[in-house]
This record gives sequence, structure tokens and C-alpha cells, in this order.
Amino acid sequence: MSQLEIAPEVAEALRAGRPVVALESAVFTHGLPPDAGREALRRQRQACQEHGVVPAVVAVHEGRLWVGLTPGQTDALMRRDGAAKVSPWNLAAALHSPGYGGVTVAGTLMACARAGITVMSTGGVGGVHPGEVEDVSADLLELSRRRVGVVCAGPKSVLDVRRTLERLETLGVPVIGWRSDRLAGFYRSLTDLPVTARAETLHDLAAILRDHWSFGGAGVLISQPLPEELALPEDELAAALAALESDAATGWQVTPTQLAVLRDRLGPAVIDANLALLGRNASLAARLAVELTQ
Ligand code: PSU
Ligand code: MN
Repeated sequence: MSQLEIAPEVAEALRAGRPVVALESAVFTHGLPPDAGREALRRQRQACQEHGVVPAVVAVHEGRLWVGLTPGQTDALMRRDGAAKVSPWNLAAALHSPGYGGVTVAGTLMACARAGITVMSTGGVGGVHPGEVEDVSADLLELSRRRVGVVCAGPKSVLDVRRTLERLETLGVPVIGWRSDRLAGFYRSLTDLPVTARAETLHDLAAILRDHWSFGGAGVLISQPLPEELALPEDELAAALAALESDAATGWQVTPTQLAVLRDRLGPAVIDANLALLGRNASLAARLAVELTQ
């Protein structure tokens, strides 16, 4: 018996060659408070549906890896205590215990490869953390392995963004700036780092993905900046980031702990920015998925 469960609506769309966008779930089980998580999901699903795209939330539920959880199932997952944060290293283990979990970008990429989904959407991708101990998100390696376009607002602000971009280059993961020449900065609009290439139209973006795949390339990161008016004030963000204690948490808890500290220090604007970028990214991912099916 396969431990992969593809929801009927998703399986049907894939069979018929209709567009599907995968959505990661660690952002709402571990990245955001429950109310914000629910709102984030609502906006992402709606953004997909507005473009006639089937959203496929990837999560561990009842001991299986699901592609396409229903809103009822995601609500139950968010109410549950002790759901795991699931990435490739603990996916198989998490199916057995605790049997429930939010799946990171890296884990979602594995699921996409199995299900045949070529576009996914997230907020900020993981990357290289600052500090002495080398802590690099599995998101980067998995991007280099799976033929999926991942729409994001750049690497999370808590990361060493320059090293993250260098690593992406080493791994051969193109970073395409959606209507921008510089990499998006998550809660910031833009960083000062150059992307691989800029795409102005969905047609051009889809062409780059197809060409990359035609040469045997795998993941492509699509960077969509948050508009300036929705980004956090630079001075406040810089002060909050400087105050983060890099040794406050270890292992998988580093990212959720640091995101929570930022929320405490910067207030509701952090949630607003996060919801805005998740909704906008799902919308761009949906349009890209439609373009790729043409
Ligand atoms: N972006 C957010 N909130 C999050 C994450 C990303 O705004 O919670 C999650 C994603 O699931 C991403 C993961 O894949 O954090 C990376 O965690 P780590 O650094 O432990 O690999
Ligand atoms: Mn880590």
C-alpha cells in the first residue's frame, strides 16, 4: 500500500492535464499562529481557485502523506497538538509517529515529484542560517533535485541571504525575479542581491522553466517581491533581526522560534506582511501553472 494519498480532485486534475498548485503546510502548523494560519490557507486556496487552479495542500494526516487536504482536514491538523514539522529526513518516521505534521518546502517538493505537480507556492524559502554551526535548510538541496517551480518572496529574513543565494547557484537552481532584477527579501521588498534573470511575462517565465527542465535541470525558484507599502520598515526589521539570539533554539525549531520572536518584537504588521505575500505568491503560482498547461 502506498503511503501517498492524492485527493480525488487533485488526481482528476492531474490526469486531465489541468493546473494544480501544491501548498506547503509547515507554514501554518509551525510558522504562524492558528488564526493567521487559517487565514493564510483561505487566501491561498482562493487565489488558486480564482484562476481555475486546484490547490493541493501537502501534509501528513492519519499516518499518510496527503496531496490535497480538505479545509476540514487542515483545520483538524491546526487544532492538533504535537504535529511534527516534516521535511525529507523525518517524513517516513513521521508517518509512523506522530502520524500528523506540517510539511516544509523540502518535503512538499518530494510530494510534488511523486504526484507529478510542477508548481508550488510558499512564503519564504529556507536557506543558510547565520552563525558558526552550519545549519542549511533541506529546502535548497531538494530544490536541486525536483522539477518544480517554487514561487516565494525570497529566503526568510532570518537567514544569511547572500550565502543562501550562493548555495542556490552552486546547486544549479535558477532564481527568477518576477518583474524584478534583485532578489525579494521576504518581509523586506527587495534585497540588494541580483537574481539569475528577470521575467516580465508568464510566457517568459514558463519558457525559462521548460528550457531548464529540457536540459535536465530541476527546481527553479521564482522570487516575487512584496510591494514596498506592504513591507516592514527597514530600521525596525534590522533592529529585530540583530536582536535574535542565534543560539536560542536548535534543529528544526530554529526557524519557528525566530519567526515567533520577530512577531513578538514587530507586532501584527509581521502577520499582515506574511499573509499578503502568501496570497500573492499563490496567485502568481496559479497563473504560472495555467501557463504551463497551455
Ligand atoms: N516561511 C515562513 N514560515 C515558515 C516557513 C517558511 O514564512 O514557517 C517554513 C517552510 O515550511 C520552510 C521551512 O520550508 O520553514 C524551513 O525550515 P528549516 O529552516 O528548518 O528548513
Ligand atoms: Mn535547520
